[in-house]
Amino acid sequence: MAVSERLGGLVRLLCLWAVFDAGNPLLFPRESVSREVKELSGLWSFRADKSPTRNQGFQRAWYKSRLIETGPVIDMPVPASYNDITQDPTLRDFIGWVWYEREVVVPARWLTDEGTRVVLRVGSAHYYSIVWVNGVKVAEHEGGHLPFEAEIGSVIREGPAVPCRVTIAVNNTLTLQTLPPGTIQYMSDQSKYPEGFFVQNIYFDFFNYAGIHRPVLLYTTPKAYVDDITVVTDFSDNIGLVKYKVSVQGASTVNMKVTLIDKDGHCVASSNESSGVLKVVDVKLWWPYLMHENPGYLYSIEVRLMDGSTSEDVYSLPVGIRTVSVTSTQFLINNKPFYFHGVNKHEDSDIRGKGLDWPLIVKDFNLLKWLGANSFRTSHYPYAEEILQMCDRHGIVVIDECPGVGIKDIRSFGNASLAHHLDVMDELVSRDKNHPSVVMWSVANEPAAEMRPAEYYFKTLISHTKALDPTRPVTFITDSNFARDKGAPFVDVICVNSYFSWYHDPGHMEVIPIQLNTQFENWYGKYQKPIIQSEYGADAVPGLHSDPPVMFTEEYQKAVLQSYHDVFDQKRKHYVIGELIWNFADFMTLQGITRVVGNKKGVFSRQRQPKAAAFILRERYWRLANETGRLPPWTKYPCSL
Ligand code: BDP
Repeated sequence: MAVSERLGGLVRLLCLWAVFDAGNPLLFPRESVSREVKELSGLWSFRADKSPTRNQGFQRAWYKSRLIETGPVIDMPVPASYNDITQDPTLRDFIGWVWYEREVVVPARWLTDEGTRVVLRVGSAHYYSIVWVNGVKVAEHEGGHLPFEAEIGSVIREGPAVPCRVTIAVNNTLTLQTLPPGTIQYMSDQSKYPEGFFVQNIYFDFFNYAGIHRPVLLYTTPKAYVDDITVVTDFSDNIGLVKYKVSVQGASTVNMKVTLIDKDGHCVASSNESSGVLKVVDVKLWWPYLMHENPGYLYSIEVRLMDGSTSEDVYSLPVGIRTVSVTSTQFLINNKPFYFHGVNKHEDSDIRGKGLDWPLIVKDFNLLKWLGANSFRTSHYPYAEEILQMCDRHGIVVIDECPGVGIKDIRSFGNASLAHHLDVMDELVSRDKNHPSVVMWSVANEPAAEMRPAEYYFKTLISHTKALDPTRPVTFITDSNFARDKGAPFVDVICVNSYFSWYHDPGHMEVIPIQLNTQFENWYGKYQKPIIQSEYGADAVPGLHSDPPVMFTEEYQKAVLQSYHDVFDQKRKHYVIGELIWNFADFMTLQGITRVVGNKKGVFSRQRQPKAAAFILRERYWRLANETGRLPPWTKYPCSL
């Protein structure tokens, strides 16, 4: 390898020094010799505040005593959405504050050892949350889908109640300034509506599930602790480069040992500095699923802090070494063209709603692999970190989307909305920056980008995101209406959704080749940027059949997909770099005249059974994968996984 090439990689990395500094760092809680984790999953006490103003809980200070002492409570599982747990339709459609409470026995050692930090962490709650411990407010957080935490050591040591009481109030109301936005509409005509009647209007197509959706836990660290780690990777020939930066809290000077360890447990590089570049000889790169015989290879970087006393902190972070770049016609991973053949998903299932559920997660990954999908987009919000960790390990490539969905009202383009959107991007990038599977940020889905303030809004949002993370491309998802291209000048990759022969010209599949061709030529012609078909599809009610095909049957869904695929096959020779089906599985929506118990555009049912379209897609995706010619024979379709 030429010396200049090696230096090239190093210089590229050193130029990234100032990145990733925004956002409140929240390392995923991991056990280590210095850190303990106590999960609070299971049954919590629960009450929805059904008072007319939804404010009784605050007026009567429900957080000050046990919830059962201020009124009736029911059992509520955490994590889970609360909407589908009971038989009560008013709870399913509830808008306002709900109250959760759980008592926890904290190990005595955590209380007596002043050198231990105790942190309470909520993986996500929808959407506005306030947290009390033993009646003392410890945290307040705006927005769902992202974690927040509070150090509670001083509170639990102050009056060591046994057990200690955690109360979380969560409000799912959406306003013009929240993400996603929504409006509350009161109907005061009492000849038509009951007294106090109001509805939550939303501008997105999934059920507004609410509650505590991801695990709540307590974890400990020593007083001096690893607060954040940022890793950026590159390689040159067979040398991998891992640029890292560790931030430490709780001590002004510490000794540090940073070690990079391979999958077999061997140390491959180390350093005593809090930042630097680790070099890995004979590097094993992180490759996507179906692009390499050994996808998802992960090293781990272990940071060990010694502050001079006996206590030390140890934190290990998985690291995949890979690069991402974009040309005017290609998406490159490790300098090789990558074609996205994947899906859009939702965090959605029967009973649990958006609650994290391991059986569902593992089933979905098995289905993705069966399908031959190499990627997905986290439509329309950040998914659980546990899911991204699976993607890292299995080599599933991710387009990571923030909850900027349904920005349709001009008042949602104001300064307050933009400021919140920027904060959410800070939190998202800070949470997900170290995942090798995450290759692109998506800042919004189908906003009304034809509106005048949209240009400033998206220019600011996209440039902010690029400044946060110069190592990944940024996109925003547009619908096929070419007038909505105001964000396009600023993005790296154009992502277009279209539903020809469905929302337009319903029943006329013969328009697909013409309209899809026009769509691609327009966007590429004007912007000369690579294009992903980020959504396409048709509803199919499982088991509904008709030949010749008609809308809502499995045959129609199948035929729509095939017509799109013909055009993709022409355009992927030039500038189309991916296709993501809408949707992986059927999912729940608001009730409405276009939805028969939810959106049925899944190629799997909501219970994860394949429709006819799944087999079409499976054949195609394995064929596309085999075209790379890099798969060993045993992984070729058809195969048993
Ligand atoms: C797209 C939206 C997606 C919807 C889909 C549909 O991005 O959220 O679910 O339409 O209508 O435009 O099925």
